[in-house]
Order: sequence, then C-alpha cells, then structure tokens
Amino acid sequence: MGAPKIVVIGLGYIGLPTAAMFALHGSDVLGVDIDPEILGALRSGNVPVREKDLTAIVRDALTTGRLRVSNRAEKADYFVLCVQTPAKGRSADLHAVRAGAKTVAPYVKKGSTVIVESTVPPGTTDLVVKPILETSGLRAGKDFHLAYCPERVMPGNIVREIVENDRIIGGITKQAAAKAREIYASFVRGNILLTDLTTAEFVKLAENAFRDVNIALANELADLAEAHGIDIWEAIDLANRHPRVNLLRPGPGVGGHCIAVDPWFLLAPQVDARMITAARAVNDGRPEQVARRTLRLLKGIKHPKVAAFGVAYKGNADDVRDSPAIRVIEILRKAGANVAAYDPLVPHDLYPTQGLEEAIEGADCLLMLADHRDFYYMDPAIVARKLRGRVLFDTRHCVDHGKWARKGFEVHDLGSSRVLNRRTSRSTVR
Ligand code: SAJ
Repeated sequence: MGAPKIVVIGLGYIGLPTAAMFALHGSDVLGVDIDPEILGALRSGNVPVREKDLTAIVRDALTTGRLRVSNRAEKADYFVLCVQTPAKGRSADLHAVRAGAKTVAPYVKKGSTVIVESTVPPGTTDLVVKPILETSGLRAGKDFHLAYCPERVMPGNIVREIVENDRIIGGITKQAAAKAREIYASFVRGNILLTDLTTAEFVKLAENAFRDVNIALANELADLAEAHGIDIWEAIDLANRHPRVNLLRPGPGVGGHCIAVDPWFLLAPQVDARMITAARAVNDGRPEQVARRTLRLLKGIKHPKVAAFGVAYKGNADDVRDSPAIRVIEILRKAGANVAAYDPLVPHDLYPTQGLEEAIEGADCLLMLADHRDFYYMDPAIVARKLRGRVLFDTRHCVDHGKWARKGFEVHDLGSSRVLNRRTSRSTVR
C-alpha cells in the first residue's frame, strides 16, 4: 500500500500549512490553487503566506517532492477543501466552497474521502457540498466518504497549533469520520474527536461566537469600569483569579475574518439569537467609541494631528482584514482630524501607512490601536522629541504607562477614567 494521495484545494494560510504537514508526514500531496501568483511563488520556493516557521516546512515539503502544486486537481484518496468563506452581510459567501467542490467532483473515486475545512454555516457540507460531489454519479456515505474538520489555529502560531491542538471531525457516517481521522492522525498530536457533520460545523462557529461574546462582555465591563471610576485592567486581573472566570481583554473592536464574522453563520430564522447579535453590536460599536474619546482629548487644539500606532486587526499580526484600528482612523478623519498611521508589521501595499518619524512629526496625540510587541519597547523620549503634544491614549493597554508618564505624557487608558500625569492645559509643549 503506497503513500496516501491527498489533494488540498486552496493554498492560503490554512491550506498551505495543512498540505505541507500532510506531505511531511507520509502522504503524497497535490496543492491546488487558482491563483497563478501563489503557484508561481511556490514553484520558485517562495511562500506567499507570512506565518512563523511556515516557509521552512513548505520548502521542506516541496524539496522532498512530496508536495507538488498545480491549478488542476487529480484523482486521489483524500480531498481537503481549505477555501475562504467571507461574509456577505450576515451570510456566508459559499462561492469558493462550491467552486472547490466542483473542482474535486470529477476526481472522486470509490473509497475516496472528501474533507471540508472551511468555516461554513451548519448543514453546508451536507446540503451544498454533497450534491455537487454526487454529480460524479457516486453517493456520499456509500461510494465515498464525506467529512468536516474545522481549523482552530491562531495566526502567528499556526505551525505549532496545527499539530498540537485537539481536532474535531464530523462524518456523514461513522466510517467517514474514522477515515478522515486516519489521515489527520499522521501529524496531529492533539486528540481527534469524532462526531457528525452538522455538529462539527456548529462547534467551530460556537467556538468563535464564544470569543466574540466574551470580548463584548469585556468591552462592556470596560465602559462600566470607566463609569464607576475604577481600572478595568486591575478588575480583570483580580476577577480572573477566580478558578472558573476568564474575562477577555477590552479593546477598540473585533477584527479579522473569523471572530467578527463566524457568529453570524450560526443564526437560524426560528431563533431570536439576542446574545450573539448584541455582542456583535457591542464589538462593532467600539471603533466609534474610541474615536469619540480621542476627539474629546483633542478638544481645544487647533488643527489636531493624531499619530495612530497600529493598523493591523490585532497585535503582532500583519493582517488588516476588518481591522477596528482602520475603522477608528477613518472615523477620526471623517471628523476632520489629521491622522497619520504607523504600523511596522503591515506592508505598505496592504494599507497606506507612514514611517515612524513622519507619523509622529507634530502630532498632538499618540493613539495605540494594536498591541504590537514593538510598541511596548518603544522609547517615549525618542517619540516625544517629534511631537507637538504629549497625550497618549492606549486602547490596547499595551505599553508601560509609568514609563510614558515619566517622560511627560498624559496617559489615558481604555477602561479607566483615571488619567496618569494629567496636564493642566492642552497647550502645546514646544
Ligand atoms: N480581541 C479582543 N480582545 C481579546 C481577544 C481578541 O479585543 O481578548 C480582538 C483582537 O484584537 C482581534 C479580534 O478580537 O481584533 C479577533 O482576534 P482573536 O485573537 O480572537 O482571533 P483571530 O481573529 O486571530 O481568530 C483566529 C481564527 N483562525 C484563523 O484565522 C486561522 C479563528 O478561526 C480561530 O478560532 C482563532 O484564531 C483561535 O483563537 O483559534
């Protein structure tokens, strides 16, 4: 019995590590993508996905010959769909999932196993993917296996988590789930737990809804802390000492293309999902709140300039998809503020940022919008030289406030009404 043959459809930040892991653990893998740039990059040994340690494992897989790439599928024992499912309003755009299933259908043979990894509304694998695959004339659950295995990895830690994290696999039959487990067990060190298709689809969405609702709770508690004149960060630290409490971190909003989107895919017309929808409204309202508070800090300053630190949707990421930081910047600009955006991690072609010197030159207020590690180690004295004002608003609680206050900054913290080193007047400091 030779090495299992696997076709992975979609070579993005999930498909590519998945294909490489299968290839490095005993399978013959064909990675398929429609994007000629991705295929061209990979064929010349470049990895078009910025992710820690990913280049090394993809290059290894390519040089061993166990990983090939193409824009066409082939017959295989396994087919894994890792294509994106963006939101179209509150629904999932299943265009890529349908196209992926159509690519695979002609190559499915008796005994093949088709696995969907993309995040989809409950019922999609059975009601949308299965009929497309059955145009092959073969029956799912009878002639071929059909399963659902969601990713649950954190960007920035994908290569480690894709191996270590537990996985859940839903099968159209128990045999289908078991067949899918066989191939994931080649590299997954976490537990692999089996269930049915719809439960597995539901669980993935519930995991992300859990995060969204808990981030919304943290954000609402931050507003309440400000109202009660306490510091939310001290309160969260103390509350989380409770063995069964884990309050998340308040911030300027929820971005990325998962947590902010997936909860909508759970909704069903017959259920009034007030908690999930309210949490989405709380989180989507954060950028406006942060912008309003920033504008209050600029009151009385003629032609204020804001230096916004961070445009990525979260700390230590270079991804700007649905970034709350960008929403804050756009609201401030619409209100007439001059906002210069600086982000050392985000490539210029993803969002128009400025260099550090240019961004801080003459700025009245520093607005921390992403908790990049670089910002924590920044020297306030160097930054202060270029500024016109000395106001710091830290919406991510991500810098050492004492350090900045000692360099003359008036420090405002999201989730606290206490101001460190409040200046008597808003006069410029030149
Ligand atoms: N955020 C907060 N407070 C928190 C945590 C997050 O405001 O306490 C914000 C972040 O700043 C960001 C957003 O929420 O704007 C989402 O960040 P996240 O770290 O919760 O999750 P993501 O978006 O990185 O979700 C990723 C997804 N996986 C991939 O994109 C490959 C998701 O499918 C995973 O379930 C999730 O990681 C995970 O944690 O596993």
